[in-house]
Amino acid sequence: MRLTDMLEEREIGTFLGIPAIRELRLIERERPKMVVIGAPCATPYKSAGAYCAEGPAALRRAGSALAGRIGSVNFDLGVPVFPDAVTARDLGDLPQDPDDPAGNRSRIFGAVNAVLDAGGCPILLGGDDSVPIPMFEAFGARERPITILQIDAHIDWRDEVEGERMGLSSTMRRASEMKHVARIVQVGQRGAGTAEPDDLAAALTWGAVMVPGGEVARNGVGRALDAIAPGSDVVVSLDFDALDPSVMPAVIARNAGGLSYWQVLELFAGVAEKARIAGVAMVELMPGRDVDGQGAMLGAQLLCSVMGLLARQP
Ligand SMILES: [Mn+2]
Repeated sequence: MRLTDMLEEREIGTFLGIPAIRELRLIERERPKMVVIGAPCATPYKSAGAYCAEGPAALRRAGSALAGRIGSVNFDLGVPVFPDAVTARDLGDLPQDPDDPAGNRSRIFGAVNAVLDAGGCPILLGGDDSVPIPMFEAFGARERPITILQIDAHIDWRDEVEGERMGLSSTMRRASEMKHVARIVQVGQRGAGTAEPDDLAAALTWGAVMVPGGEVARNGVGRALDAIAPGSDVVVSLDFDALDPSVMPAVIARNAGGLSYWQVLELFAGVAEKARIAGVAMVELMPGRDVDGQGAMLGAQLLCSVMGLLARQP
């Protein structure tokens, strides 16, 4: 069955009440400035499964509480989210199947590719942190190199885990192997995840710039933004576990010492100001770990603000 046919079969509730776009071919015709794409999973580990599959639905549900205020002043931005007409569309969730990782990756690639072909900015909602890999790949067909700004408690430079090379712990290692990825800036590392000393060494040898969570707490996000080249195309890949668990409990592993809401938003705003946000991924929201919907609500507020930044990009 073709992706467009599968999408047509689904009832799509949209983020923030923005118009739905149900077929990939309509993206080329409508040429929206940004398109929300839900990806419940891509390449889950056998041991963990698709544990963030409910993430996109939770973000949309939280966003629906903000839909009535779409014309109000959003004080994160100082202005309403959209300058005049709504320039965003929501494609709904891709029909992902935990038992078909290659198909999942190809559907993400196809959707992102369609948005890029139409000159728009893809906003990919995960799903676990394996979903950005095919998104990064889709940028390879363009002429412009990209910078990846990864905001995450973890560096994700494992070569493989459980024999799987396309999983959530290998996202940045796979990105580093893509010819069009010119620069990698990683912000928010802390605590002990699965990274081994060799993984960090490989990242530093490649030239990835690491700005740990402790440095952000002491000195803010300045060094991370300094590492972004003016005028470059930047794909911002946010793992929600970069945020402190006191504000973002809806993650599989809560590590103390994370970024604040403002520090994450400052990263997005700083990129939009000096460069260009070419793509966004927001992953690893795990509603089953949330506390009273607090994490999903933060995600929805952040996504609103990011959409406001995107709406004002040239
Ligand atoms: Mn992480």
